[in-house]
Amino acid sequence: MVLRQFAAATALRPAIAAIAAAAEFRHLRTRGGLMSVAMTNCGAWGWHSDSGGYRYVARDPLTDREWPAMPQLFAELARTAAATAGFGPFAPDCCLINRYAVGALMGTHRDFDERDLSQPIVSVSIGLPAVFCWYGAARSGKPLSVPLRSGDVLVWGASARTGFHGVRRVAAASDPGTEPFRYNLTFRRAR
Ligand code: MD3
Ligand code: FE
Repeated sequence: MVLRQFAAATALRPAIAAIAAAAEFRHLRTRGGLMSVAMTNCGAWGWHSDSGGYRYVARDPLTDREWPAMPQLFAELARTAAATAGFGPFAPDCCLINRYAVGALMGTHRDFDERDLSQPIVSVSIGLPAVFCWYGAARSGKPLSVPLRSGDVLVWGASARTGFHGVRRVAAASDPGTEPFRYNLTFRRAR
């Protein structure tokens, strides 16, 4: 479900800055090489990938400290978005924060490392717009393109929970005064 302009994106920015001050954005390594998207996390669990594969970790491997706590504002946003989309109580224990500079993209993949795939995923777009690509059950074919703007929220669950998806290369803003990044908050119940 797409919830257009569900989030007050500007209000989320100070919390992102505070999280990044404690757990800096970094480009993780996957089997395909370094990701163009920079990532950090908050909450009890953080998504991490290195030469050993990808997994959820309770401590930031860069600092060996726990991930910053999930701000109340984040948890509340994820909870109300899931409820609005018709899901039961949603208490995410992981918020992966993706930062896309101009030119960054996320290749086609699926998310299925979480313990309970009946739990939805909530994603919140902030900053530069992007085009989300939805493939569904098969990686091939022509994807559905969904343009996402700052403040848009997506809720994924049921049969869509394990579908293939990606994000096209982020384009530069037409207005040079804006911050040159797109952020995406991805809320999950990892464990
Ligand atoms: C559909 N992030 O972090 S958010 C990811 O915009 C990821 O940064 C993208 O895909 C981004 O894994 C897309 C939307 C999203 C997130 C997880 C999903 C869509 C999903 C899981 C299953 C199906
Ligand atoms: Fe994903």
